[in-house]
Amino acid sequence: MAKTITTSREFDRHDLSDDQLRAMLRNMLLQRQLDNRGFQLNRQGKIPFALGSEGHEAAQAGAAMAFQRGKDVLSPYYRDLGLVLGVGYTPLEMLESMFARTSDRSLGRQFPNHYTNRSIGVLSFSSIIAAHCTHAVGVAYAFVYRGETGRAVLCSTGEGATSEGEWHEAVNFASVHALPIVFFVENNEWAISTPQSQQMAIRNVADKAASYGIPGTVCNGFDPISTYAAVKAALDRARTGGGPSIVEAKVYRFLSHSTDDDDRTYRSREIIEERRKDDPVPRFERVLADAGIVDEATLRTMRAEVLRETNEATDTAEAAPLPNAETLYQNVYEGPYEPWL
Ligand SMILES: Cc1ncc(C[n+]2csc(CCOP(=O)(O)OP(=O)(O)O)c2C)c(N)n1
Repeated sequence: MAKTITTSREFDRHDLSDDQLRAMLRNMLLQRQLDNRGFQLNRQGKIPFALGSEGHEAAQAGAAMAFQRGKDVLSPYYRDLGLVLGVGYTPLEMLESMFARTSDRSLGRQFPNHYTNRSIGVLSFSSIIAAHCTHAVGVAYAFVYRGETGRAVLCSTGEGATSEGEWHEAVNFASVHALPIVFFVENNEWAISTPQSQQMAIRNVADKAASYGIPGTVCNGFDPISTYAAVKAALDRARTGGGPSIVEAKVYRFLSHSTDDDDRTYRSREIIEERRKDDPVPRFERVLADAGIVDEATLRTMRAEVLRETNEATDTAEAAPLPNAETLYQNVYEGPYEPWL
């Protein structure tokens, strides 16, 4: 059975400094602000599509804090705004992608929320659920093949993705070859309109680890510190030759799957309101305030800065030029083959 990491009622900071704790909170606030901006811009008719990650903030801020910049590689999925922000992706990059401008890393070609940035170790991915998991395993295999120790891959998905054959192939291959990779599963209980109960007959995705002879851990994804502790232990193990593992963060998706989804057709408003009582953002604000790590003035400044940063990124991205129609095939069917810019 999967090991469970819970957070005691009193504040346990693990080895995190005050600055790191504040950075996690800032990441969570920024993620929520940007999330909302995406939905606003879509409803204003300015961008075609946005995805919401509300409810995933704590899990992603915690996991990102365990990532070693310059060494590890992140293989994220589309709901990982906070995870990519936490490893160095910028709000401007996010907005440029949403607006599909020429300044975007994929030159406005990629679907929004399909993050990529080679310089910070964020692997590009497609919309095919779990397809990136085998790519992530390939990176982990390359680390071993080249004898590069002290590096690991963090590969994330939702729980629905763990029903895909490609996820199982990836975990199996990683297990057989004892690869340095952590499969991070953000279990928000829904895969668009399909509940977890229709995906699997078990409660914990992490229990799937037993079939591959690797460890599986469950953590409270509404608590960034609990998630940090679980992901850090798994990444440390991977970086030191201990092989792969699965970490499952229990979260909840507060918004619809995307701006194209109307979740009123499959779940009630009352359930969401009930789950919002555990909202990880105000929860972590309270934890840090009670511990004296932030005060009301710091929180006000943080929220104002995050809003300013989001507004500036929105204005800059919106003002950037759209790609010319003549460049439609550039880097798609013609030009130099540069798969991971
Ligand atoms: C192979 C494949 N099947 C179906 C889809 C359509 N699809 C896009 S997102 C999604 C839900 C995935 O759910 P989950 O893995 O739990 O992640 P979540 O979106 O809940 O974070 C589905 C079915 C797809 N993109 N690729």
